[in-house]
Amino acid sequence: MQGSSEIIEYHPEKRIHAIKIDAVEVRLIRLPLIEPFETSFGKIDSRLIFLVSLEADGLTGWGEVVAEEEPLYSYETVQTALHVIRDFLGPALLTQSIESVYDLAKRLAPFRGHNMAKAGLELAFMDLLAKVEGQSLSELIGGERKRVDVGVSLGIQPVISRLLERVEKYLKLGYQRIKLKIKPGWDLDVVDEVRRKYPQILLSVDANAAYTFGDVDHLKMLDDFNLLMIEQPLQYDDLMDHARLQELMKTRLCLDESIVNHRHARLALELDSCRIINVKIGRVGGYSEALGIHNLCVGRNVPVWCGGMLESGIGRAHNIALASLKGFTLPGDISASSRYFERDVIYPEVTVAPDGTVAVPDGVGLGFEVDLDFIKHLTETRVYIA
Ligand code: OSB
Ligand code: MG
Repeated sequence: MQGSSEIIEYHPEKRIHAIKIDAVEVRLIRLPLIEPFETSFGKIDSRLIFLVSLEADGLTGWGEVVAEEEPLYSYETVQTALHVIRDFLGPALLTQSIESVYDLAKRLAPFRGHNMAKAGLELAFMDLLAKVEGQSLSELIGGERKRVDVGVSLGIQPVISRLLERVEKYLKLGYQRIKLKIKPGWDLDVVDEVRRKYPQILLSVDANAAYTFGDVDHLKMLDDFNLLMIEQPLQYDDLMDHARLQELMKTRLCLDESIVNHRHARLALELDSCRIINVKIGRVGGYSEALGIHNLCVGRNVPVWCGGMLESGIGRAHNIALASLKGFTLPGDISASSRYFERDVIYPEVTVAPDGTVAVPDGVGLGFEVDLDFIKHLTETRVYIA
């Protein structure tokens, strides 16, 4: 046994290691994007990547907080997450040993909201736990797939011809599903052109909440394009209007922003607000909730897929592990490192095979080496809580 300070009886047939966290470390690093990424709420050309690590008995577990710099996709930002981790969440992990990810979630639950900040800590804890247990992350959570199916999310482009080039490029690389970002003024014509050129591909759209129920007649025209799904057409916190819209459309709606935890997932399915769920570990507050949403959806035969937040390799490694669960039956937004960055923070970098799959690593923990020298070299802000 490596790296744990005590053993406790947790479950009759399973001994788990209680982990005494020695320190929480945060590092902010900026990674330029290979090309700008534009959605209905704005355009970015670099990612301020928020890495968090937990230390226990000489082992280090790595996680990533997916919050962005501006509160557009979510109210959380890099700075709110830094504040909340430094002043509340980090110190709460140092008080007593942690027995499981559910124990950790319980410890953080009194602090409301801030799911992305909480998720970063859960991710780091799970990597640490996997290392203590000598398992891969996928094994630790009961993943069943050795390879996961992946697609690509293509941002809004200055002109349609550039989008068509991107679609062609990623199809050639093997990506199994193309997702187009849409907004009013960049929707029907664009989808029509792509669909006309590629009648057979798995094609979906993501509005990032750019419409309201008042646009129902316009949105209904998307039914003509045999889309795999329409992701988050309406407001970020809505479930009711999505249910009204779903009733009027034949294309399946998928919710992203509106599902912030397992309870909201239940409510959305009860209301028929969506027929597919995009699971992002960050948005829902970590593995504990993500696993719960996955199990709920498996029980109801609702497909789920793993969303992305332009993560570095560390967040992406967690996404790959999550997507190895059996309910993740649709291609995830898990692209190769080279789709985002010149150089990633892990090695080997994530690659997509010509059949549009990514291998689920079987090494211990993340299954990738963290490039600490590169991370240290890029660190703009470091916070150490011990
Ligand atoms: O809505 O899924 C989204 C990126 C940042 C914020 C929100 C979203 C996205 C993506 C990119 O679509 C997915 C990825 O490739 O990581
Ligand atoms: Mg989305």
